[in-house]
Formats: sequence, structure tokens, C-alpha cells
Amino acid sequence: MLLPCLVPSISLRNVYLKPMNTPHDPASMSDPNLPGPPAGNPPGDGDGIGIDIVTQTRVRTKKPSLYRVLLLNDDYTPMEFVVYILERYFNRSREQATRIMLHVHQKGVGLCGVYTYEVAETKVAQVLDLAKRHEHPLQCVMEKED
Ligand code: TYC
Repeated sequence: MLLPCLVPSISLRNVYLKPMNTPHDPASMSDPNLPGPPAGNPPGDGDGIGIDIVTQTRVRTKKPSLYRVLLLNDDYTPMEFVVYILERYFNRSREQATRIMLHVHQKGVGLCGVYTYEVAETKVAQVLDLAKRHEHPLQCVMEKED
């Protein structure tokens, strides 16, 4: 996913001054080397100051940081509960969920999924909340990807 980031900037190349109280006539300009207004587009907004500021808007896209959501092993949470967590909150099939649960059981930690900050934060909170309500000590954490 790409986040659009609007960056307004003023292009000074396109700023020029019009002599005050002088009707605009490009042909009457004494120095042809001075920058002038675009043809058919009189400078200023009619208040006699005669400054046109042209703004350019650049669209910059920046990839959001991603976060791994990890499950930690413990000796008390039932295996079936962990499988259920992986199916419900991490959209895993029963086979995938069982494989991840067994990996955590054997290695101590395992990857549930990778998400943007708010999504990862929500999933961690949901897992911890359900575990707490069932009085299981299951731990779930998130860590930033490099
Ligand atoms: N080790 C637990 C048991 O033997 C099962 C378990 C797996 C617990 C994964 C937590 O994240 C976990 N009942």
C-alpha cells in the first residue's frame, strides 16, 4: 500500500512583478530579457500589486512501516486455543494454524502475520483480550520490520 503525501511548494521561477498602475501590455515592456507574464494570462489578481505565485503540488508516495505479530510459547495455554486464535484473528486455515502453533510450541516464538502499525496493534490487543478472558497466559507481541 502506498500513502499519498501532498507537498505544496512555491516555484520562484514563476514569480514576477508587474509595475504598479500600469496596464498590462507585454509588447510595451522595455527589456525583453526580463521575465514576463504568460501570454493571455495577465499578472496579479487585479489589486494593483501584480504578483503571481505559482504553486506546484508534488505527490510523494511512502511505503508504511510493517510490523510482525508474534505468538510466544507458554506451558499452560491449550494448543487448541492457540489454533483457534490463529484461525480467527490471522485468517489461517486449520492446517496453517496447527503448523504455526506447533512451531511456537517447539521453538518458543512464531510469526502470525505482518501488518501495518494499527492493524498489528489491534490484533495483539484482540489476542491478549481473548486469552485474558479465558484465563490463559498466552503472550502476543509486535515488532517492527527492518
Ligand atoms: N506449549 C503449549 C502447551 O503445551 C501450547 C502453546 C503453543 C502455547 C503456542 C502458546 O503460543 C503458544 N499446551
